[in-house]
Amino acid sequence: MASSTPFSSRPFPKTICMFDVDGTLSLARQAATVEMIETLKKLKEQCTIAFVGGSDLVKISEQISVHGIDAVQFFDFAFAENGLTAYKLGQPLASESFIKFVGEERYKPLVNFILHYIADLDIPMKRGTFVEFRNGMINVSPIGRNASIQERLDFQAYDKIHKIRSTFVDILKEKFADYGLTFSIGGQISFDVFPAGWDKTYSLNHIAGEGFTDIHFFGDHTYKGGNDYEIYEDSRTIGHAVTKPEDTIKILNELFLSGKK
Ligand code: M1P
Repeated sequence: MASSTPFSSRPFPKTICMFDVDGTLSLARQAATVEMIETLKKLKEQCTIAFVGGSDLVKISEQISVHGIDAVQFFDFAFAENGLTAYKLGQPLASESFIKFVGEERYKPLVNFILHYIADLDIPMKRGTFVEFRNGMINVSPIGRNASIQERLDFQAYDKIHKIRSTFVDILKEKFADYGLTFSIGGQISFDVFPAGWDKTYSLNHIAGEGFTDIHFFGDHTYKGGNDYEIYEDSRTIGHAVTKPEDTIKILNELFLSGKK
């Protein structure tokens, strides 16, 4: 059970800080540092805090349920899969699902096409789990989600030159134009596929009735096409672009933890 000071009793009662995970709270697919967790503990004494990651909860937990905290219990709001898996004070909130939206009959041709396309791709390395089926999206990876950290970095560098993911996305956008889907390249080896509008702004629906006037969002993929873009640009949020977790800590210190707002 999550226990914490009520939002309204914190020094910034109408402020919430929302954080992307990869590249913002921790390096991609790696654990957050002690310094980050300590900073978040101090921040939580000042205002409400939330994470809003594109990944599923299992992966996010591997990265930020560390150094003695359980992320779902510790963060006031926990949003995985852009908020399609959501918790408030450790308790689950209702959400929609990708498969309900798309329907089995329309999903089959989509996933079949994706798997055929990947099978025909000539890239230096393939591992396993090319499509990961999640509650709010599917995640598609040409190299496969079982890639090691080094293999991820190698693929990322290869993809920068050969545009494997963006070419794939362009083809899917054209072929499945009538599906109402968004294709978002947010990480190193994959892209997410979800119904239009189910980007990270979806998580804002869960906090809409909470009376927050200052919604700070921190993310590293804030450019057009990045998976933080929509929420970063949204008129309801105050966006902070970072390039690494140290930037996040620096901004938090300046805004909330050094006596300055
Ligand atoms: O959080 C950003 C992305 O992280 C992972 O991407 P990748 O494995 O390509 O680095 C995925 O979990 C993806 O869904 C998520 O958007």
